[in-house]
Amino acid sequence: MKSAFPGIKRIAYEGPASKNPLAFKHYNPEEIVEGRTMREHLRFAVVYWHTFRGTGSDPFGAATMQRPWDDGTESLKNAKKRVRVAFEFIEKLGAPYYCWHDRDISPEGRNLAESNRNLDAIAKVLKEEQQRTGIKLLWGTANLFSHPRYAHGAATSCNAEVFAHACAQTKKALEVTHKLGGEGYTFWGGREGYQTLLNTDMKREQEHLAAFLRMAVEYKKKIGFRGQFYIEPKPKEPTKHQYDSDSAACLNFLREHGLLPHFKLNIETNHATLAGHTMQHELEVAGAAGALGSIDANTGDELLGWDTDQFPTNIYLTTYTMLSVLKYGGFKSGGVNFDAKVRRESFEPIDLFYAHIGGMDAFARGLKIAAAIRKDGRLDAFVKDRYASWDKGIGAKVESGKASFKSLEEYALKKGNPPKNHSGRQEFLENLINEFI
Ligand code: XUL
Ligand code: CO
Repeated sequence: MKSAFPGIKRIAYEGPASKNPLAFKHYNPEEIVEGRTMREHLRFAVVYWHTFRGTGSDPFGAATMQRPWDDGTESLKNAKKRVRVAFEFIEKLGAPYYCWHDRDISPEGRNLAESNRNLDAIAKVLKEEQQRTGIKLLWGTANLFSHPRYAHGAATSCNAEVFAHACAQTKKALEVTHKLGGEGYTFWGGREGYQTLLNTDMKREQEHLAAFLRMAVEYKKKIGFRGQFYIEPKPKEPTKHQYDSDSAACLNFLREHGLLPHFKLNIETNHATLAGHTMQHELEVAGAAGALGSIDANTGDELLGWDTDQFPTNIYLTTYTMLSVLKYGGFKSGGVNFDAKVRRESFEPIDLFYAHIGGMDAFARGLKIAAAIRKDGRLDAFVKDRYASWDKGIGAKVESGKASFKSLEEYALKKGNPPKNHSGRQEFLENLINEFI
């Protein structure tokens, strides 16, 4: 097959002084940061859906993307060709991982059996390409939101027949993920929520969602799939409200249903901001619960209120993200997955390279800056010092469970004067961060 990206060679690290737009200025895969290579820290993944299936169409206009290798049909032949193109791209970019939904990689058939056969046929080609290139599957997932059958949801559908179909589709996607050596599997509840409460039995729907996830955990064990399960929070879009609305809601749901030991979270920036949070907030909520698994790296636009899935280029964003990731011990099974799409106006194939190179460099800078802030130690020392009253005396007593309202009343009465506080020094700390950016 002839090259889909002729004239583009493997993207190399050329350092910050390079003016070559097809080179990394900061992502040097072999460079050691905090004892690990950048490649090991960042574990970059390319998404199949936006990058190889995105057409650039929007509610106001038709497709714009120039993808000369793609004949635009849903044939198996086209799907197979696309796999070769995808691996040429990922290999040239030098990303070690990729991610897919079952229906991005292979066409939906006339019935489930045919869809499954299509998926097997494509999995065979994916496996060949994985072996040829050494590129690995970070996670797989089932698309339980595009087909009209999922209009009322999948695991939370009012229709038990649809629930059964969703379970069957997920079973197959899990098997294929396992066969391809996937390091994880993601559950994003695109339509697991409601448009109106007038027609919704929320309690019942949430119980069905738990039953679905319980069966997935059971089946994972049965087939010996050791990959990590992730829930990806998102508050809305396409539905008005999705049950996995943010990290805290997901953790609460998982705890309530005894599922927490089996899941971690896959946190996406644009989903965090749609929920009214920062990415850092979502990472900290997940991290504090020991459930920070992976990230879908992208960004929204401050002036647009929807999931624009832009490539991340903001160094503050990547710095704060990597500060949290490093704080919680770095990625184990997860990675930095670019769930991001080029703009409709960036329609040439080469734009896919510019977009990913920019995202990878932004994360490499975020990693290096975060590591420098940690090495400097002033930020950590400030936070530690801010809580110093808990390390001894009355604070230590409370933390060790040796205090009661009564003993604290005695203590406060004896002290008499109002407690003395110290400045939070937000501006001082913001200036400190800027020393490193
Ligand atoms: C949608 C989204 C999904 C998930 C996988 O907003 O982020 O693509 O990442 O289903
Ligand atoms: Co995502």
